[in-house]
Amino acid sequence: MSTIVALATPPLTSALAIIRLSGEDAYSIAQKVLKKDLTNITQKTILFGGFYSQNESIDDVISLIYKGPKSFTGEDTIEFICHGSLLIIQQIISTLISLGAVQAERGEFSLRAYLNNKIDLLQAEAINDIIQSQTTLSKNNALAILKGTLSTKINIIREEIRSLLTLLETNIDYPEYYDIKQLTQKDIKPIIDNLILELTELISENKKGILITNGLKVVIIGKPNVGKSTLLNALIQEDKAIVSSIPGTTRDIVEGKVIVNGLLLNLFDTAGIHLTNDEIEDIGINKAKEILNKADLIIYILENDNDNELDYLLTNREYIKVLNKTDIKKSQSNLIQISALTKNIEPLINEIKKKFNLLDSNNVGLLNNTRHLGLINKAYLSLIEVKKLLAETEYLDLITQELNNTYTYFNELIGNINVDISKEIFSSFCVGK
Ligand SMILES: Nc1nc2c(ncn2[C@@H]2O[C@H](COP(=O)(O)OP(=O)(O)OP(=O)(O)O)[C@@H](O)[C@H]2O)c(=O)[nH]1
Ligand SMILES: [Mg+2]
Repeated sequence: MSTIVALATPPLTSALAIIRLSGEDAYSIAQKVLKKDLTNITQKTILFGGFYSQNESIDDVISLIYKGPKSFTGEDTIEFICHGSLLIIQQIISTLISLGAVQAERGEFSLRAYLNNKIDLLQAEAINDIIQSQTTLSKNNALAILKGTLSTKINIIREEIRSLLTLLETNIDYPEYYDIKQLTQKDIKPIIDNLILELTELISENKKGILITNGLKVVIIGKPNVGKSTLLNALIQEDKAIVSSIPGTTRDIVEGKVIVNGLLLNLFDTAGIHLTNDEIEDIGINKAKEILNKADLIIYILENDNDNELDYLLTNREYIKVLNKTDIKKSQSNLIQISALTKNIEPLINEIKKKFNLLDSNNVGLLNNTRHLGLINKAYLSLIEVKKLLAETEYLDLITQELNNTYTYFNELIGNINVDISKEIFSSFCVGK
């Protein structure tokens, strides 16, 4: 495999920059540029000295030397810490390339770590999540996955499936073998039921994990002029959306972000929903209804206590009804009451915290993306099929066949997938990671 090189820090002028080199020629290339003999270095070592392109000194660098397999990628790896000048970075990288290294693709260091069994796919994905995370909750979740919490959990279930498969296969192969327990439906059913239960828990946990990682999609709706845009501005503490006393001010969707209780809220302010002859306003209203379909939470701002015209949009949805402008109108109702104008929005924030309390210490190491969810769902459906077959047939081989599918989905979760799919997953990573 080629020896790869990439800048691991942003391509910006900065105090320091890190350039990574990994692969079978990493040592021999580094020896030339550092003008040092590295052959005897078998432990992690830090060296300080010049980096040379032929005889020209490019910079003084710190070199971190990792002898494979005790490195992130599992290969011989050198990390050069140089001064963060764009010129120096470019000179160092082009020198390494002239000596045989090739520019790494996105995520290629992680891909190699995965291919060399240093980490499984769940852990590799977690590295990207750590880098991308915007909240402490999502970072802590990803860190726990990187440490292997999730892999252990998945492997336990995978092992349960595998041992049941082994039992079934032995029964098929040696039906009368004297010391092998003859399996009956009664033996298998509780095991399958338990697996189904475990997968149901994984699915609900995944939903939480996705919320923690991607944040919550929160859509603010209401009739025109109720204060939706004022609320958005108050939540993000910025004057982003246009506010005016003229109904129908907002047409396009206005977005904002805020973190509440460690959870990222992706906020969407929408056009006031009502019947209108204004063509452009109507397009805005349709956009509002469209984004509403994808909302994790709807904040419905009411005009008054009895405002229920938009209730039809809330069926089967997670929502909070809020009465705004309580600085000028009094209400005896037990609705959540706020004043977006005077920034008295605490009651709404508290209600969001109550509804989505994910600060629990158990909420770390949760499955957290749609790839995971897709595979767990497939595994779940396949187990339901196993259960059905179990009730309908005595033929163990049919059951075994289906259970094999369940097992395959679990393998894919951890990383038993073909190279093209893994390349696709790693292509969303940063260069140098
Ligand atoms: N007194 C008072 N006025 C408010 C409050 N919130 C908003 N307003 C006023 O109500 C008017 C409408 O506010 P917007 O935030 O533009 O209302 P909107 O729901 O976004 O309106 P559209 O975009 O037209 O649908 C503005 O004059 C705001 O200053 C509040 O809490 N109290
Ligand atoms: Mg508005």
